[in-house]
Amino acid sequence: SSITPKSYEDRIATHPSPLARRLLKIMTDKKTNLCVSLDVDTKDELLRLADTLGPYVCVFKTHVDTIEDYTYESVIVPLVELSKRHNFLIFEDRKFADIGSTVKSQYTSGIFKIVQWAHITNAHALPGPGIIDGLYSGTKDVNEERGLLLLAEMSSAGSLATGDYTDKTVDLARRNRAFTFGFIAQNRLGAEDEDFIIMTPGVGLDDKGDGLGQQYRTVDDAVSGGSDIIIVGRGIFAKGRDPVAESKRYREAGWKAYTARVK
Ligand code: 5BU
Repeated sequence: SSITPKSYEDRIATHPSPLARRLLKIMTDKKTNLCVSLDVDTKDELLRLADTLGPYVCVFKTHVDTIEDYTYESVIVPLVELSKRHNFLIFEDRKFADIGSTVKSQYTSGIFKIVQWAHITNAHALPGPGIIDGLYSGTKDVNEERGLLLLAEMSSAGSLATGDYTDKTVDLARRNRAFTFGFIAQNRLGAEDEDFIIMTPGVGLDDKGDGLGQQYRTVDDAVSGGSDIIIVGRGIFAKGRDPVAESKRYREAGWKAYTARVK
């Protein structure tokens, strides 16, 4: 698979997904391909990081089910407000993996109501096409752009999402390009003119792993390999790190690697 030499800006005009067009515009305007993963336990930490790091990111990724003091009113409402103030998108890393009917409920209902606020979410391809249809049907009554990423590859050691599974995941994504705009992956996937957006976790400049299977690659490795957006968590906010300084550092590294790729 080839590595796109097209700029984010050039891709805005032609991308089949409205959500992807909005995302590419934010990246172009803010000059950032950094997604920070806000993996913290409390609403105060989450909202403080979203406010202070907002200017440097195109997307914040959340695991909203790990917030101890979560309520929709106290977490989601202010997070959405911050997303407007700092012009970033919200990606709930929910990793849906059930039949269409069940994921539709998980996406739209319960205490999280993910479709109401998360511009982006993701799903495993394991259940087959029904998972995409189920999630897409959940977006019907929402007036804003929504997008889905399929998990085509994972960063963790020994991941089973390789080879034929990854290829079949790419095939599934072709089913609904207005909604399924790309992949969580470690490599560029799909044909050049299909223009899938590749978001890549497992990026870290100072660590090799976390002792629980996570594996880190450098920003240059990820972006030169075809990643459009780097996802960084603990590299930015682990104990002893200065999240603002680290966000600036990863943003600069990401933009430099991207500029080199499209030259
Ligand atoms: P880290 O602190 O940069 O290791 O956090 C990585 C985040 O990305 C974390 O929220 C994971 O759940 C997420 N992730 C990942 O690390 N690897 C993957 O393949 C996928 C998600 Br999919």
